[in-house]
Amino acid sequence: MTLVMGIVNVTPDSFSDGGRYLDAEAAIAQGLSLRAQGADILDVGGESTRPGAERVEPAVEQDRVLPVVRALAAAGSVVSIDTMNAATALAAVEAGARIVNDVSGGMADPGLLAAVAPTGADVILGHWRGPSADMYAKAEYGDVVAEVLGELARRMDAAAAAGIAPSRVILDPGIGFGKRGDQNWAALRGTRRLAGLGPRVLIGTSRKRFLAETLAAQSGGERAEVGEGRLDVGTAVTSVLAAQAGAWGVRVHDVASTVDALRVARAWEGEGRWTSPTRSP
Ligand code: PMM
Repeated sequence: MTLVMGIVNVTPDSFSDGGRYLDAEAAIAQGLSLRAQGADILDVGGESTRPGAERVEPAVEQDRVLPVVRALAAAGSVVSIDTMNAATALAAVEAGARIVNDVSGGMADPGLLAAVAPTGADVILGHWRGPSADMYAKAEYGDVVAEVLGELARRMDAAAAAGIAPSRVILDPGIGFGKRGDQNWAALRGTRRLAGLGPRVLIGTSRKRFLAETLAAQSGGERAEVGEGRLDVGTAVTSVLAAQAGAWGVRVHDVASTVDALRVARAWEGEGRWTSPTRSP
């Protein structure tokens, strides 16, 4: 069954819920609410990775995320820490995070993989070609899937060399990271092949620009006119398709809509808990 990771952004400038959950109390309440809606994992992040975003000092990042990680882990949630910094990753694991989510796959901070190895935490390795400030500069591909798979396989090798076995690794094609428009759809079409590399696979499409661009292009409107509600529909659909292509998990803002979409898809496949009244005892 595909797991749902709910996003708890503790940043002042995330493109989707900027500023709303700056306060730790509000972020904790948001995390608990996402869990009640069916999130299996809560992904806490204190640094925006939206296109053009500037880096945040690790001390500022830790001030934002550690109280939230500590409280959500103490409340019994499985918490992942969305960070590219080794020091933040370590501090978050000490505060109770069980997964380190590094969208850069260990590239932004060369010490991250070696730092996390002895902790036993699982590690999400994202496909990444450079910082958000200029991430589109490197969005040049011949064969998107082959290049994403090849580059992620090298990050797996780096993790193994640092002492992190493939059983602790989760691979993520990094939708929106160093990929423009259709390159994201190409990467998503490679989900089944990515899962074939061995480790678990996580897919994050939630409210991303390429969804808004696609919906705008197909409905003849502007990207800015595509609101969160429509993006959440696109997110739920892509999350179901990711699940059908073998994804272990999906990372979303609106947990309720994706959880329901996955329930409906499971019923279609005959794995749902719903039973026909005519067949009830
Ligand atoms: N996307 C964002 C941030 N963190 N982590 C993983 N593993 N995969 C993603 O696709 C991903 C991520 C950017 O989105 P946000 O700013 O809305 O959280």
